Amino acid sequence: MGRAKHLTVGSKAPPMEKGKLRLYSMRFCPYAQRIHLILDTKKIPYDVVFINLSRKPEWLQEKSPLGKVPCLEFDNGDTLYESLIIAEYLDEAHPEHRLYPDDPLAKAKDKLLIERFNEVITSMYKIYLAKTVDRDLFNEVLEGLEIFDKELAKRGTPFFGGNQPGILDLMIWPWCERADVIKILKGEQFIIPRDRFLRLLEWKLAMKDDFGVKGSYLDLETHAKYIRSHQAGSPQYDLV
Ligand SMILES: N[C@@H](CCC(=O)N[C@@H](CS)C(=O)NCC(=O)O)C(=O)O
Repeated sequence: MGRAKHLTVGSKAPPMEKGKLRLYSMRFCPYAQRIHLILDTKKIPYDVVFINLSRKPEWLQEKSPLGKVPCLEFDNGDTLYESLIIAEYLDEAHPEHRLYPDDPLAKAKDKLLIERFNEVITSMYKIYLAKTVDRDLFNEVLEGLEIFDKELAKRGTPFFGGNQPGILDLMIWPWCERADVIKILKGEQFIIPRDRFLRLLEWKLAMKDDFGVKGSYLDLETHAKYIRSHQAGSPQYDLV
């Protein structure tokens, strides 16, 4: 994924390399990680420019009108933003190793589940930001995750995508990688119960081992350090 520093106010946008894609990212942004996962899984060459999101370079807005990462840039100056739009574009433009199902109904169902995962994301953020954790909020996360544990059982395959990670695996992975941070930040009582999430926990082990996932993977302690710095009001983007 690279170890360059996050660019900030007053920096210049590095020149683009002919024929190469560029991803504007932030090392701890789960939405940007979605795109690293796709590019790494498909082995598409790209360079990464990390952005300090507290003190954004002036030129970011031109490339990413909402001022957010991820943003994908082409060597002709075109850009795309919004993780799910970029994901679908990359899968269509680089059809070798397809990530979305070919069958329209299966594709629509994966998209529905990606949409439903937003509920898990919202509850997780509320927990990270809360001073004290409300047990009901933790239960909300568990109920959200249960939908995915049951879906794995229904599909009867190690990954949502079958025998290898597909689009649903990759789009929900960044938050699953971070899920256990809750117990580091808030205490051991917030452990995801093994017996209730057997399939999802096995899936997590298989995902951690996957080539495309390894490129952007960070351990829980590193995630926890970043989240603490964010909570304290000065995010340490250059921790890694
Ligand atoms: N809906 C966007 C969300 C992206 C997003 O929220 N990125 C955050 C970092 S994790 C960001 O760039 N925040 C900067 C800001 O909102 O000013 C996507 O799916 O790409």
